[in-house]
Amino acid sequence: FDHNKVTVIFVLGGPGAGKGTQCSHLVADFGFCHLSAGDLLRAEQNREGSQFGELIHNCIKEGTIVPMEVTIKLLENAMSAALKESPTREGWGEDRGRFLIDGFPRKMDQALKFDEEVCRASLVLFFSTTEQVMLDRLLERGKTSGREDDNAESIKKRFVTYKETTMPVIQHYEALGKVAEIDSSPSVEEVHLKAKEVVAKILQ
Ligand code: UP5
Ligand code: MG
Repeated sequence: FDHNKVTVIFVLGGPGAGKGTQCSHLVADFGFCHLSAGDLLRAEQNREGSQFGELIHNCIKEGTIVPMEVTIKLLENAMSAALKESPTREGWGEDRGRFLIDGFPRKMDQALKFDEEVCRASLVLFFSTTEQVMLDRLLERGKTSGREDDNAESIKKRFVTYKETTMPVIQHYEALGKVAEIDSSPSVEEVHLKAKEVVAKILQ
């Protein structure tokens, strides 16, 4: 697809920081296409005949990063599909497809490859809060989510990967002046108001 026709915002933050929750609100505000890398991977894991099912299953349970080729391909396919149906999308940006890419890139190699081969993001929304807040949210969600990584053991591993592997990605974009950090400890509504303000500026 034509890279000049898309606006991409990366949405990052630790496990349970509220990325998915805030993305849903921003979709309602601005008509983004919301693509969660984790959701795309879970769908691929469950797709009959997928050659990556086992690999994805193990990575998600261990909180490690699935090899970038798999995730980037899934994202590219989802973006192309969304652009194809764009004329009929409700609230979709005037003449540019708007994408919120949630939970990606979370490793330097993915970031560089996506920037190089797919497109550059205009902004990185970084939702930050404490590990305690994230842990409480994930354990609460784990009671009903059915996610195989919402248990104390997997969460601990996800935190390690986040600190060691994803923080350097955020620092990389910070050095490029692209990061808007938002404290996601307050209520959903409060965080949403801040995020909305930041995104509105970018879309002007
Ligand atoms: N909640 C949210 N905001 C709240 C608030 N302000 N106040 C009170 N409660 C709030 O929120 C989590 C929970 O908290 C929910 O119950 C919510 O109601 C509540 P959510 O919005 O779901 O948080 P989110 O940040 O999206 O948490 P998620 O668990 O999805 O984050 P992860 O980054 O851990 O998960 P993701 O799905 O992105 O990735 C899963 C795994 O996939 C990774 O660990 C990795 O193994 C793999 N992966 C890759 O390999 N490569 C990738 O590129 C991406 C993923
Ligand atoms: Mg999520």
